[in-house]
Amino acid sequence: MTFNLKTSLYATATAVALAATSASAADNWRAWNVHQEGHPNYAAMDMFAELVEARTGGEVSIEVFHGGVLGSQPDALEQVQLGAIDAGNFNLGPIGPIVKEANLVSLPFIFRDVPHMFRVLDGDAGDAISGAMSEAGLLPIGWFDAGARSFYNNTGPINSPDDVSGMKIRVMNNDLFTGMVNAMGGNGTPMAFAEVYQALSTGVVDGAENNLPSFESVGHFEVAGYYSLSEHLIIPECICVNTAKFEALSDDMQAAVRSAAEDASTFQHALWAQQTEASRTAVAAAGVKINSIADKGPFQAAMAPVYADYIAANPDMEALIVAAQETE
Ligand code: GTR
Repeated sequence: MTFNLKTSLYATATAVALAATSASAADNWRAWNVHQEGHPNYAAMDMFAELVEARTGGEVSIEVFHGGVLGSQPDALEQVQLGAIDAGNFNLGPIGPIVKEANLVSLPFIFRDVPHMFRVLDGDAGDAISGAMSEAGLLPIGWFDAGARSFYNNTGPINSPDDVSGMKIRVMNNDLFTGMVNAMGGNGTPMAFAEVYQALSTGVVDGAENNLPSFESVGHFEVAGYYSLSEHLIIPECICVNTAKFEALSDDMQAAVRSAAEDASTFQHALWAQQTEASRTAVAAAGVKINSIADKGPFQAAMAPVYADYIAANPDMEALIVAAQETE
């Protein structure tokens, strides 16, 4: 009897201790997102957080800080590498300066379309990029669609590289993008996303470039009346997690977090397709002239020095570039 009582007391104490351990071991992650409500990635990141909480039984919970309130994208990437922010929805463009392999997807015109980009990500190039990102502390666990980026400005349609010549164009933080605009005779100007609206409206820059949902959601269409479909960059985005944080989880918890990221990504792809059409209609209705470019050949030809410089600096990437271009 005494023995049984002791045993049961011991069992109770152990259960309390275990509960305490698992409560204190619960991981509360902070996630960065630059977008505002209404943008597909806002809803997809909220879904990711909900699924993670549900599928890990609350062992991992995520608070998503939207609208870039935790800082600019380059700063937030550094914070994730350091573990001060745990996760986020990042564009691979600003990851290029940190992880040179990631720049493969930021080469202008490397992909024919979004499905081609995803097929390349599924192959050796994708493995090289994911592996290098993971080593840099930015583990990608889901891929978002970010469509194609095109130029916009106020002075008239852009139909050839000559139309970009002389223009100051805001680009994301990456020398490849500065080089891309400079190769057309323009002046590529890196700037935080949050500053672009004012820079366009005050004439600090003549133009910028982005996909249709972002062009609409942050109001750039109000201060740039021409959107020319150059579609020069098709860059994926990730749900990225601090590698050490992720690897500290048990196998079951890792599987739960990965499955949440995969399902949130599938949801994002569907929302993206809808929102791209909705944004096209909305900006056209607001008076933006959407300009189709009959011949993109001269833009592509102008990118030869951008490729040459990248390959000279990263000779080991050449085979993957060729493989990406040759991917059906
Ligand atoms: C958006 C992208 C953001 C950010 C932004 C920019 O399309 O989703 O992550 O990179 O473009 O131009 O800075």
